[in-house]
Amino acid sequence: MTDLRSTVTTGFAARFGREPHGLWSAPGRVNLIGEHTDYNDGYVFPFAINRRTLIALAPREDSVLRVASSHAPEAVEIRLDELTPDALYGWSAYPLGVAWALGEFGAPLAELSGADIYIDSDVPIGAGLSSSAAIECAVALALNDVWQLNHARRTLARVGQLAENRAVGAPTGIMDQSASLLGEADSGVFLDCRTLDAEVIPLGFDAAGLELLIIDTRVSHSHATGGYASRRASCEAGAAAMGVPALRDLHPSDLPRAEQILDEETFRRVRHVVTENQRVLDTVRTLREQGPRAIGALLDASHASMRDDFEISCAELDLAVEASRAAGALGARMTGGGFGGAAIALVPHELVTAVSASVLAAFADAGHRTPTLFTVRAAAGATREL
Ligand code: GAF
Repeated sequence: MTDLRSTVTTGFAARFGREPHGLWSAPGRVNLIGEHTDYNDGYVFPFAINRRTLIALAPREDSVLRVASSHAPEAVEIRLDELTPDALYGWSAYPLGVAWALGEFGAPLAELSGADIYIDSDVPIGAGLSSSAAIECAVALALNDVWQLNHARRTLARVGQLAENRAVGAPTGIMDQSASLLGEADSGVFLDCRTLDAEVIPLGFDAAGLELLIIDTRVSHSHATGGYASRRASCEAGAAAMGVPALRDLHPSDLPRAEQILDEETFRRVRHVVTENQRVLDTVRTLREQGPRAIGALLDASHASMRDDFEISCAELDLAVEASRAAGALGARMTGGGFGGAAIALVPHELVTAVSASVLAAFADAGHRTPTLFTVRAAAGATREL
């Protein structure tokens, strides 16, 4: 963190020729369980991770917003009164989209002063660990402070989601921004995506001698195109055919009726969401009653459901899960939106090296690109750093 604080400060000074007035940060996230349930008004159980995006910011006298990053040092600039989703493109749509979205939530953009913003991050991009939500939440928190908007964190999560939906064009739910803003060290965020009630629940991985291993397959994915939107559309069609506002309103006991009413593919999509919601509730209960060593089977079942019913896995993710399980992981699943990105494996501390070696060997045998493996810890949510 100290390193990122200094690189973001240096990067800001090099780009804008002055010192920043403050630093803010927001973490990426891992979803422990509850996939594609958020936009179905269901339950999720993600946690914020110890990989963060930092932003350095200084207000300006005029109404111009300028953003630059360590990946794209040329600044992109726009006047606040020109912000519309259509005017935004590329990576800058994430930070500038947040400024636009704050306007949609009542910020008087035409009357506010602009800012220079520089972004640096150690959240891996494209790994399914929500590098995009980390940018959105850091920018939302910073502008909320400097523009004195006094929004609650739940509202800032909706601001980030709106930016992603409209400025970036990805029809995503509320999970990632909620995890990034509400996370706490060593804890998961159990979120009801209908009410946005959130409960922070200790994970107890350390005390149980467990590590959470990330296996980044390096298979790239995008939620602004294709599969994510089509899964969401299937869920909405399934809910409408079943006569409920959202799939959250179906219980596992409704599945026999769903099988009679729905076509075969829509039924499997619905079955994933309905059983996944139940698995989130079961995971939270199991964690509380028996501790984290007992949740492995639920992680495995979640992966099988995504592979077979929701069909969002891929050969590399399946192999990551199978190889880590065979080498001693207590449970494993793909995490995030799917079609690439990362798998997670819950691994006893003393087996991390062996599991990692087995996964690497299995990928080499299969002729897949070498995955990137590292462990993460549950960390604090977005904050002002300086
Ligand atoms: C992506 C989305 F951004 C989330 O809202 C969620 O739907 C997730 O995929 C799947 O659970 O991360």
